This record gives sequence, C-alpha cells and structure tokens, in this order.
Amino acid sequence: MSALRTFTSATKAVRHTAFRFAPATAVGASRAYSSKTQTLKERLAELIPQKKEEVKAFKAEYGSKVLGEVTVDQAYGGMRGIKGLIWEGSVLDAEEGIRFRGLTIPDCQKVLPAAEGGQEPLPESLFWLLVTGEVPTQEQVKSLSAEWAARSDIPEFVEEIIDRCPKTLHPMSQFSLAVNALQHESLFAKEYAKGLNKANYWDPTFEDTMDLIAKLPKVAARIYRNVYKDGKLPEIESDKDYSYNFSKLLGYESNSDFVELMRLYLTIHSDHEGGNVSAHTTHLVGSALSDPYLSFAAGLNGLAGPLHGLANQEVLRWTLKLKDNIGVDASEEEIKKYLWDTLNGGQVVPGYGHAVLRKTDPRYTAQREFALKHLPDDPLFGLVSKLYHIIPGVLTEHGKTKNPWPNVDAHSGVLLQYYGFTEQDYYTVLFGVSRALGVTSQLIWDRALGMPLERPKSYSTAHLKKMFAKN
Ligand code: HAX
Repeated sequence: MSALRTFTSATKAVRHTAFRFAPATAVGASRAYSSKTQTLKERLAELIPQKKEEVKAFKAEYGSKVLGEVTVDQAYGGMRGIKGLIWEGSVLDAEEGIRFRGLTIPDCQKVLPAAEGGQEPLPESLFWLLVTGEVPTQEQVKSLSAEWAARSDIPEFVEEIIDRCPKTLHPMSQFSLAVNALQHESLFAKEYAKGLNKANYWDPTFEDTMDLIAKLPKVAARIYRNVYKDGKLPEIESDKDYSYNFSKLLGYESNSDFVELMRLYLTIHSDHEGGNVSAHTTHLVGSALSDPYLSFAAGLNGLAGPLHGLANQEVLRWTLKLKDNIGVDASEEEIKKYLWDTLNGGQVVPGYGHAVLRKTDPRYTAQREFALKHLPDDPLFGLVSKLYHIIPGVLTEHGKTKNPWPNVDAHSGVLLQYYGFTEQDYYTVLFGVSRALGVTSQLIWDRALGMPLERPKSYSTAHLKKMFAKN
C-alpha cells in the first residue's frame, strides 16, 4: 500500500467549520492543532468515533420516531417521497435545491478554497467538505490535489481493456467496464478476504475511494482520446489540481476558462442527496460490502440512463436538432411548436423536470452565471436562455410534469461546446467523474457507521389486493 497514508505538508492548519456533526461534542474551535497540515484521513479518524457516538445517542432517543407513512401509490410510483435513507453529504430541498453539508452552491463558491488565480471552488475542497463536514484550508486542499495526482496511475491491463473497446461502445459503458476492472486494485476486497474486523472497514474503504477518485481522470481521458482523438495522453503535473490535470489529459488545459469550468462542473455535479439513481445504487451495492470500485461502477450504470445523467447528452442533441430545424434565431412561436412536437411525440423535453426539485435547479443557475460571465454572446447560450423562458410555460400547459423548471443537465452542454468540447456522447462521463466524489464519501461513512445490508420490503399486486381490496 502507498506511502501516501502518511502524506503531510508542513503548514499550519486553520480550520473553518461549515457544519459540525454535533456542535456539543465537536472538536475544532477550541482544539489545539498540530503545526503540520492534518491529512483528510487523520481528520476522518478523529471524527469517526464522535460521529458513531452521536448516531448511537440519537438513535437511542429518537429511534422509534416516525418519518412518514407509505401509500400504495408511492410503492408503484418509484418510491417518490418515501423517507428511508441516511445520506450525510448533502440534503436536497424541493424549493431551494442542494446544500452540501449545509452550504448552498453560492456559499461553496464563497468559502471553499479555489485554485491560485481562480474563482470556482476546487472539487478537492468539496470532497473534504463532504467527508468531514468542514471547510478545508488551502494547504489541506493542496495536499489532497498532490495526493490524488500521486495515486493517479492505472494498471496496464486496464489501459489495454480500454484500448480494446470499439469506438462505437458508448463512453459510459467503457467507463463502467474500466472501473469494474480497477476493482483488481481494491484494498477493501483484499483485506476482507484476509479477515477484516468490522470496526476497521472504513480504513480500506477510504483508501479505495482515494485511489478510485485519483484514477478516474486517466480512465476517463483515455476513453476520450481513444474515441475522438489519436489515443495519445500527456503526463499529468504533480503540482497541479485535479481539474487542471483532468483538463490537460482531455487536451483543454491551455484555456484557463475551461479549467475553471471543469472545477465548477466537478464540484456541482458531485452530490444530490441519497435517493437519485446513481447515489442510491452505489449505496445499495455497497451495502452488500461490495468494494467502492464495484459499488461505483453500478452507480455509473444508473447514471448512464437518459432520465438521469445521460440527459446532458440528450439536451445538447435535442437543442442542436432544434437549431438545425428552426434556426438559432427561431421565434417564440416556432420554438413552442417544436416543443409541442416533442411532447406530442411522447418524448420528454430533456433537461427539464425533476423528481424532487420544484424550482430552477441551483446547479443550472450556477452554470448560467458562468455563461453570463464567460460567454454572454454565444449564440447557442442565447438559444438556451430563450428556451429557459419558454419551456416552463409549455410544460405547465402540457400539465403533466410536477416541475417545469430546468435541471442541472439543461445547461452543461452549451458551456462545453463553447470551448470546442462538442462530443455529446461523452458528457455523462464528466458527470460520472464528479459523482464519484459524492457517492464514495458516503460509502466511507456507510462503513464507518456500520450501515447494514439494504433490503426494503416488496409486495406483489396480488398480495396488496389481499391486504386492501374488499373481496
Ligand atoms: N418533458 C415531458 N414530460 C415530462 C417531463 C419533461 N421534461 N418531466 C416530467 N414529465 C412527465 C413524466 O414523464 C410523467 O409522465 P407520465 O405520467 O406519462 O409518466 C409526468 O410528467 C409526471 O412526472 P413527474 O412526477 O413530474 O417527474 P418524475 O419524478 O416521474 O421524473 C424526471 C423526473 C427527471 C425523470 C422527468 O422530469 C424527466 O423525464 N425529465 C427529462 C429528463 C431529464 O432531464 N432527466 C435529468 C434529471 C436530472 C438528473 O437526474 N440529472 O442527472
């Protein structure tokens, strides 16, 4: 195993606390800190016993409280609104949108460390926040960037597997295949086979998570270069941040605005509480003690569905088709007709609607603000803005969707295409790299808190009829 477990840097840490697990018991404000920068793992090791005690005490007092009842409609209706999951990193409010450990996206943009000369939060900062509930220092973030760079190499056989994929295999299928193959490296699986004490599950889970996140850019970029370019990859720079290096592997690092976009993108797509398909799947598969590689690969397969992460490729495709059919300067009437054609064709308008949200997704807003700042005059951005003012009205008139407002996927494609990143089929891979941060930080806590095998109860229609029908 790597020497990185003891990775440190000799700078004094100043802790900014965004949210503490339990204000009454949290260490931090009054604690004397060591003069070296504390690593994420060291901080986590301190937090785990506190959090375990907190949860134990909470359950002892409130364990029998009722979270809600479940109707037959909900059982048939994709379990919408059923409260039955614990997810520490983020909570989604239907009106306000996501909060990561209590922080909104604008809060994160204000308080999370950015790159030197940059303004957007670094995904490293967000990961630290998700794992610990605390805002890291610049030094801690720097150490995490360096640690991920140092762990980034992928085994040769995984490179060969990716290289052998036909170009026609969807990038998300290649991505999932490669992550499954990386499982060869799983420390959790190896330690478990030797006989691992339950109390220590979190440790190799943490190591796997760090390795997995670190390796994703090389996996993802290899797929990109193979499918769309000449298959050659540059070296990463060990003193640069994760998003810079990922941009470099993809071939876009020379544009500092693209690198900033990547930082924002990887931060805001990371986590969206526990019930969405990719998060829930990762958590569910992880509950069988499948290691982080297997669990995340399962989550990726869910992200690859068009009602979930694949919507980002669908949005750009749909928007470009609209542009080709009626032009970028189409009138409101022409756009409305095009929308009705989509709806009357029994298709969804991609990028709009949400299972939980009932307002414009703040992840959409953050991307719109980025566009207003960096590409205000881009014609496609102009079209996307026009659609933002027209689609909600048409969807409301259509009368089906509970939320006519745009979600995260309605905006990402237009930003990427502006920088020449036009390969729509690849967009969900970027989402996947980001989603790893959220779902694996929860896996660490699942193992630390000893979360059990997930196994909800199901019924057949015949059984439900017997329970409720008069005859
Ligand atoms: N266009 C047309 N119809 C829509 C719609 C849209 N954008 N959004 C919802 N509807 C329809 C549903 O298909 C459903 O129709 P039926 O009754 O015929 O089945 C009806 O409105 C009620 O759906 P809902 O309760 O409002 O929404 P759900 O919770 O069932 O589904 C979805 C949420 C996100 C899947 C849905 O809004 C949708 O399909 N949107 C388009 C695809 C999309 O953008 N997906 C990405 C979502 C965000 C995400 O996960 N990103 O990764």
